[in-house]
Amino acid sequence: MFNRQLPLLAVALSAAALTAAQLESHKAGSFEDGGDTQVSAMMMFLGNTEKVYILDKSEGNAAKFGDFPAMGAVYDIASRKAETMAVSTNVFCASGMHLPNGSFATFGGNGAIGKGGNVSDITYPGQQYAGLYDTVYGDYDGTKAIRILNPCKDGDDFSSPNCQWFDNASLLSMQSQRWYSAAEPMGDGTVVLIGGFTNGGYINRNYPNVDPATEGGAANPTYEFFPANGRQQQTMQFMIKTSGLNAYALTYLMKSGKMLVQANYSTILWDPLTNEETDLPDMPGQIVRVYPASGANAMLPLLPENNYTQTVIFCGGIYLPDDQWGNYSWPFADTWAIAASKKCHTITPEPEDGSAVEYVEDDDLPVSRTMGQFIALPDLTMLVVNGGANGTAGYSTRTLNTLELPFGMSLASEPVGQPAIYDPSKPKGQRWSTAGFDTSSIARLYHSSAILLPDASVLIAGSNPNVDVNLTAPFPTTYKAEVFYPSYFAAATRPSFTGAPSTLSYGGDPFDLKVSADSYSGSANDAADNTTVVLIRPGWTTHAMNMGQRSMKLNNTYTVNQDGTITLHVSQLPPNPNLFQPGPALLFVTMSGIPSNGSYVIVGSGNIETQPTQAASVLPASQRLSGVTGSGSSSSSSSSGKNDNTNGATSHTGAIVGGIIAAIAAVGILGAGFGIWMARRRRAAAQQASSLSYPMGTAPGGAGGVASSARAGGPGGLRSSDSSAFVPLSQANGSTTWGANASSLSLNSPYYDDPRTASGEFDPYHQNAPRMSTNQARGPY
Ligand SMILES: [Cu+2]
Repeated sequence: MFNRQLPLLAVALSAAALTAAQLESHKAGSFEDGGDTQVSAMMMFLGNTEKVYILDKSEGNAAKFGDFPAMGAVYDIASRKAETMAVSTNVFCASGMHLPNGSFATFGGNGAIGKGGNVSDITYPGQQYAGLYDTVYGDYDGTKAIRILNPCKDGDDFSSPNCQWFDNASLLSMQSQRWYSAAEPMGDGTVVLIGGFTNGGYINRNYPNVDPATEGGAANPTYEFFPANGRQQQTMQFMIKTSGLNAYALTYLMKSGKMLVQANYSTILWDPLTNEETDLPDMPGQIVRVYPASGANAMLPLLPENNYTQTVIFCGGIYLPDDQWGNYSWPFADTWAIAASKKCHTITPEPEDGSAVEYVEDDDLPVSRTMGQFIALPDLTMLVVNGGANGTAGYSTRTLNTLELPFGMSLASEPVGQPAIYDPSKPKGQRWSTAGFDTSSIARLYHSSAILLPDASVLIAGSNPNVDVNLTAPFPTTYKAEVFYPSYFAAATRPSFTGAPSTLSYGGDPFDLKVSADSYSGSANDAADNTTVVLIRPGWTTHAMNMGQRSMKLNNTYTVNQDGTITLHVSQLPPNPNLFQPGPALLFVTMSGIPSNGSYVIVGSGNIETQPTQAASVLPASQRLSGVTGSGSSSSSSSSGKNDNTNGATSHTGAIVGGIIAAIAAVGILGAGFGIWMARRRRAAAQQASSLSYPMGTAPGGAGGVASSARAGGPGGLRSSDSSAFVPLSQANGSTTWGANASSLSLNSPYYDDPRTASGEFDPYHQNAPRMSTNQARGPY
């Protein structure tokens, strides 16, 4: 027993050392060099407390995996170094989401493309614009792909298939092609995938818009489920109503199980189980927030004090008259010269008091912003980073009237390098601040991304408004990451705690966390009164969105102990999984606005299933104790934290002690979590009636059917990847027998998920579910 624990302790100590080192003197409000991401970070997600996974479109990245430009990388948070990973299908502008067990899935993408964004050199038989595989870039058609990854850590074998992407559309794919689809989980962990292009373009319509449902086959007005469990995709009327500006629709699951869906300037509440739509008010001023207007949007922190009322905020984006939005090819306006919106609006789709639903104008952004994105912070504020003051997302070779664009292919200009913080707890008129925030010199425009890290800093990366790698464009393909340090990094002491659970439930018995005495200074009673427990899901980031991002304050009471420690009695989540869907999250203790490191936790059962719920947690009364004080360094920031930034202050050694404790606690917890996860996998495997094993392969997914178009000015330069190229298309070919023509490729394209289990569903958690690339050359791992 003792011997078995030694290795874990060793790991814990080394991890602690790294964490402590990183906590040294980060200047609040500053950006630090985050290293090189190897692939441009169009998409990112936090896999666990050590690794961020990064995905890019197929393009000419210098970094390779095997013989081909890499599309994927795993980024080590502590060392700020990334290593390439195998991804075989073109993950260009996919959607993505966590799964309840902590895995992540990405959905769809583009067809195979080659150099310059042109259609791949191998296309589907008889379909010259439907990219199947490119022999130079090595990417397969990703339009129907479902890719799944189990995040791994340093103690794991990264060369194992279990640490690699599962990316094999012959085994698992969507029912139809989706590029720029929405992805939103339901309360049971099922992911709903909505809409998208079949091939792409600037916006999802021809003009004039005579076929708003399908645009001749270029638009996908349907939704489907993953896992499908036999359910076939259905048409969603809202996708037709919002035709054109409906890609990457903005989706938020509400407590009733319905979803807020916002696209174009329309809004509905939608029941994904019955496909019923209820109209909600239009966006005021017809400001567009969905791609490519790309306004920042997020659900505000869920708070017990207002019974977890779900309010969604939209900021920025842009208004253009309908005819200026253009079509698949390009905008009909010179967007880079048009100011984005400064406006913010909130909506509470299911008000507690049953009052009428309406958009409410909130404080203006400090500056106009397209492609800003909200990051939920553990002090319950919302940070906005990235984007530009003018224009839109997307890229193009030209617009209707301008043949030579001033900023390369970028349709946005004037990068906004200064973050801004929104504090929903402040009175109207005082909610936005940029005080103390540095301005980054790196443009973060189209195809940039940002995500919260476990130490409560923010990783910012990407930007690439270019059809292929372009290092000399005014806004070049960007590989350099930055880490932004919010105001609370001015604190001399950051809280640390032990006792974090590896799982949380919906209702049920509360749990205790013990906050160390060196987490705070001054009166323990006061510190305890100003302590909150905050759960954050950082989400899956792309295109100025963090899909699935949520933050929730958990109820707590406390007991002040004689030794200065504070025991927090913390509620489980409220007994409604629709408020915070099952899956991975970070648990923070925030004292007077200063957060601890986040501890990794799985919310819910870990399975895609109706989540068990119990009665809401009942907390014991708080126990105060006079005369007890904390032993932490006195804070260099004001006790109210949050926006009261102390410009230029740095954290001190007090944080290091806290960091070590937190890291040891976190490693112990993660070790336990991993054990549980492995046990689950073994149990799941044991439950398989037939332990199937599947052939490894890298077959492409989708039936083709696509289009692309002649590049402006000439028929020669066909490309499927950029917005300046579109021709209405041939219909999808649903054949499942492609194999004959490309002997080196294991080709087939199932139209539906193959049944994999006794219940008829492919089971990505099955221990024999194949992962990527055991038959390919390996990267440094
Ligand atoms: Cu994109």
